[in-house]
Amino acid sequence: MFPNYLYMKKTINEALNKQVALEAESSHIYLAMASWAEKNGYQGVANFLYQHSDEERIHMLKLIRFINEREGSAIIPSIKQPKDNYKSLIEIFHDILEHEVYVTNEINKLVEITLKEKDFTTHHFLQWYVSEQLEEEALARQINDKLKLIGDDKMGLYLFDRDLGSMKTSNENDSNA
Ligand code: OFO
Repeated sequence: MFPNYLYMKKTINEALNKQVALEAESSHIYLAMASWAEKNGYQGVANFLYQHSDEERIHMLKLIRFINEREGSAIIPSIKQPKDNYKSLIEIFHDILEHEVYVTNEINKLVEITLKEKDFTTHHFLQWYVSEQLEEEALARQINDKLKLIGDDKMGLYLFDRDLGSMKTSNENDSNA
């Protein structure tokens, strides 16, 4: 029998599983957005969003593996169907920024729980998510600003789509996942 301290507390396990579900939902949301962009002729945006969807799935996997390694129990969530119709790229990137701000707040709540529970290993593990959110929010703000400048200009949107196709969704951070 292993000593007790190896086991993950129930509160932490439940909070992490909530985050697993949120990362899965994020991956799905980006997937729906990518598909919309592809159908509407924005191939560069679609590539960017497909890539982002994959990264969110990696974030989910990283949590699942951490929970199980710490003798917790990861729950694979069911995922609700995301919104699949958008009026414009502006709406998509506005929704992305809102969603990422929401995720950041959830990560912060999770960090707070680990401090309350004195689970410093999980606290340390979550720092990766804290910096990831910082980057994703900054990138989403940058893209929103660009779209505001472009407005309805067709050439501007064409160049935006082309540039986004070669843009990284976040830093090399994700390859460590
Ligand atoms: Fe999982 O990185 Fe944002 O949502």
